[in-house]
Amino acid sequence: MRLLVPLAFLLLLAACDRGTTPPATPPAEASASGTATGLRQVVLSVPGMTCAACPITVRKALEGVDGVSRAMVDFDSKTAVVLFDPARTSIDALLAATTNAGYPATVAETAPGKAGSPS
Ligand SMILES: [Cu+2]
Repeated sequence: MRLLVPLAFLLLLAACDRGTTPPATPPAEASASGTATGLRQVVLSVPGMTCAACPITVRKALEGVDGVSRAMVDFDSKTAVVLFDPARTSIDALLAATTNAGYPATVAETAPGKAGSPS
């Protein structure tokens, strides 16, 4: 009964009650070289995630942005860690992407470009 898995997934998405259809476009490119230089990391706060399927939608929205190398969304902490190329996209574009997906986000933390607050 392998049909149960996608069915459960669809039910989770439907439970979101967001009225948004997830984009069916696959990630543009899967260059998993996280060691590439020039990438920046930002932590977004996404308080609107209310169920286990929400992070999937948020991650897909972020990974759909050209220039995003990797997005890791954590439901428990309501955060999204995004690795992106600042030459190809911007934090504003990331925020717009999650907002368009139904999840307004704010910047929780940026990577240390200069001496920030070492907590
Ligand atoms: Cu949800």
